[in-house]
Amino acid sequence: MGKRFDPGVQFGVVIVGAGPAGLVLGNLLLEQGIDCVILERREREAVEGRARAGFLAAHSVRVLTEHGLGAGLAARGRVHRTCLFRSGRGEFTLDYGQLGRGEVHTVYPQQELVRDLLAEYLRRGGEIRFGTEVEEVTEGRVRVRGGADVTGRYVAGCDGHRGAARAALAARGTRTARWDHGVTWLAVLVQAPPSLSAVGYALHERGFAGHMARTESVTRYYLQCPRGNDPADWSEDRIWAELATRMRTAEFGPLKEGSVLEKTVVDLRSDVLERPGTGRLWLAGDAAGLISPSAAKGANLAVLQAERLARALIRALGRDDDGGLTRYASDCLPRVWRAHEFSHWMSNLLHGPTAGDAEARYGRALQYARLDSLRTSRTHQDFFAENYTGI
Ligand code: RFL
Repeated sequence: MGKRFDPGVQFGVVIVGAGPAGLVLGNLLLEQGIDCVILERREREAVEGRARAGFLAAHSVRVLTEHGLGAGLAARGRVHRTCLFRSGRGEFTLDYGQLGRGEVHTVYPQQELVRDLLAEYLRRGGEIRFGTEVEEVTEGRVRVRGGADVTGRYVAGCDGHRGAARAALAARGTRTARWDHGVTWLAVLVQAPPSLSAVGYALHERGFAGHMARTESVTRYYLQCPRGNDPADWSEDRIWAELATRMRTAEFGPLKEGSVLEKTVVDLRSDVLERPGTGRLWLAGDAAGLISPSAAKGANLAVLQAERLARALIRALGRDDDGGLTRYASDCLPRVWRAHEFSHWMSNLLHGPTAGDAEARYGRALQYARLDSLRTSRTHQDFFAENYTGI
């Protein structure tokens, strides 16, 4: 059972942030009897309602299932094993479930996963404080806006890429490797069934368009747009017209339209902290590194890191041995960089130049050469499948 939230009480682990990383970590710590508290800036409704990711890699599903967190996704998640590419040169489907290691994705909206994780965390007796903003993080102590400090043997920063934990590490000299992909997406959630049985990637001179299933009645679409665009500039009519053009519906058939539930603009940026922690402060998920959504890796890296960090913290608190924490960085970073490399490759594949000069023509020809290689080379397809589903 969690300790009561009284000033002066020292927790085993103070977790900042109730996203996928913080909630997986909290559940795994409770499973081993480690007392912890989660401090979350937002209210419960906002945390449970935030639609973001949807594609869970096989590794994430295994981790969640092994730790008793997979009932919801087993019941309501949908297996996806194909993706489809459209361009001016036609369309092809990759059955990645038959390629590489034969792994598949489970499509399960992030907000449903967060709801499941939170319900299980509370069922296990976990302590959580919503509406509690952490202003400053130091080793073993966090300062809460308008409240008393909270202390723990360890602090786990799972507060996303703009959180206080990352700022604390940066202030201590931890360096960041950073990349701006120079691309912006309008991310749209619509009340309509998926139009394709697969993930759809459309390459077009006007910019990339993407189609991703979420549930039987909700679909996510992406439209590459100029940086600095305001979502308000994109009316429903404009969104559907642009999707129809880029997804070449005149050639391949109409999309199932519906009302727009949500539209946000996402600048595709990536970064990695060169060391995700030190001493009594350790980071997981977007706090430790942000990955552009082009290959749907973010939530999967969050689950991977939370699981590795949980193991290390259980060892540190249970056996007084912090060797696992030292290895946490060297254990995770190579996998994190593999995911970034693939995500960067996907970004180059999906986003060609939109101008019409000689350099643009060269860039577009490279984009088509890449796509052609993926369409025709079994070796390339196996490599794609391994990286697309792996983590
Ligand atoms: P989160 O989910 O951002 O959670 C951090 C939590 O910390 C809280 N917080 C604080 N609490 C207290 N004090 C503070 N000072 C705090 N500062 C922040 C926040 O309120 C929040 O609740 O981070 P986490 O747990 O690391 O999880 C990361 C994932 O959410 C993220 O990587 C994915 O959503 C990325 N992503 C995708 N990943 C996938 O694996 N597959 C996908 O299909 C996929 N699609 C996406 C995505 C991200 C997107 N956006 C919006 C960038 C699609 C989109 C559009």
